[in-house]
Amino acid sequence: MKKAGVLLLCLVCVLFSFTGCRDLSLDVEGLIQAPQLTGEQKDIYQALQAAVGSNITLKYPKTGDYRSAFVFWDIDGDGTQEVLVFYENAGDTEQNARVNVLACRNGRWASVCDVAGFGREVDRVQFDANVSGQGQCDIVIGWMYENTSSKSLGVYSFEENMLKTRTTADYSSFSVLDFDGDGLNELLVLTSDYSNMTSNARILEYVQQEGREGSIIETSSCALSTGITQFKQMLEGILVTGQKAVFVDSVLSSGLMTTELLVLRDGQLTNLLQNSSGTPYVQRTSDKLSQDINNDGFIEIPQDQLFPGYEEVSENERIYLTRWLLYDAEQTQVVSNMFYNAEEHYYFVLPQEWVGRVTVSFSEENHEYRFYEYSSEGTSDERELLRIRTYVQNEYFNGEQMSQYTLVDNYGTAQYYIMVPPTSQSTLKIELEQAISRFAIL
Ligand SMILES: [Ca+2]
Ligand SMILES: [Ca+2]
Ligand SMILES: [Ca+2]
Repeated sequence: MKKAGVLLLCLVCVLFSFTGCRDLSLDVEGLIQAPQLTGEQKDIYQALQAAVGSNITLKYPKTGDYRSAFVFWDIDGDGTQEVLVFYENAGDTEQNARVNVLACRNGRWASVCDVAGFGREVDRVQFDANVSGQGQCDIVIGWMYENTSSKSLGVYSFEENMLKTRTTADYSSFSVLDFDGDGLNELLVLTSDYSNMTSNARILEYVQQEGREGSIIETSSCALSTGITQFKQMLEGILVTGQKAVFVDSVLSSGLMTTELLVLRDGQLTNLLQNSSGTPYVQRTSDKLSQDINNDGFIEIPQDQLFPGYEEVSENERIYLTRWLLYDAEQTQVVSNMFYNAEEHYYFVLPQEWVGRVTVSFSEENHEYRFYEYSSEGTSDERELLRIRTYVQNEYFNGEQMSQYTLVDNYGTAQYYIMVPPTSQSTLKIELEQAISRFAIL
């Protein structure tokens, strides 16, 4: 066993050797069903069994920050943690999974409440959602069924020893954020109707109601592009104007990816990147996700552009330049042009004057990309501008051949070499130092 593993095991042993009630946020997945439980873990599991019986199967959230069947959180804000346990009654294929809340009172763990979920699996748990603003932290639990795309979330608050359901909603993907900046969070919920390929985004928020308790309701919605089959990422950011925005990256039925940009405009949820026909504004082939590619605090959206000369070749032989788009003043502008190699974990920022005038070829034999000033007559040594070669560990290294190359970086077992051909006659030629400064690891 590696040292780190031994240390971790020791740490686990030390933590579990205490008894009584403590704050504990250790992930116990895989440990809780072990026959030799000690201390607090055993107490909690026994308290659960005392409440719901021993014929149970634990359930583990599949996504999000909390992946254990036992999730610790101070859900009533009294300074000590409660634990949420997800489980199903074993052998009962009809019933949904359940969540049990256990609290430690007077040194003993005991079940406080038990609630049925909206699916047989747990997709995700989010605490501190602060949607209702009623002094409760609000918990959002996403429930799902195995092998289906339909998911349902519940927003819960813990009141008088009960998990009270504040609202429920079907979803494909959701995010919790303060979209309108009023101090209370909203839920931004994305749903897809796969039968007719339509998708939409909805805002669910807490609305005060005169004379009675407020409720969480839909206050705004907008359509997303047609043909979305999967949501890959919801990323919160700000526009150049300072306005809050959510970047939604998704996969289309064509296999292409798109990005949509959601903002609130006069209180109305608005999709800034959708053509009037419903077709996506941005489309790209690869699985690059929206991100702040130049670390300026604003998120950019990737879009593909073919390198010159690849127009007539088949899709799997094409090589694309990646343009990173920034949304500003009602339109997108290109902030960076890259040769973005996700597979090999690096990118190279193209000089502006290269765009449209430089193409790249891949040499499979050397695992090398070669950049040339483009000519319809093909590539030639006089017009070559740059080589980027990736070596992986245990690969034969030809020292003689590599004498003109410079090692610029490494990632895992890969080493990256750059060469600027000294004999290049191109007016687009750059110096080695400049080439190195444009290279970066992903
Ligand atoms: Ca508590
Ligand atoms: Ca808000
Ligand atoms: Ca940026």
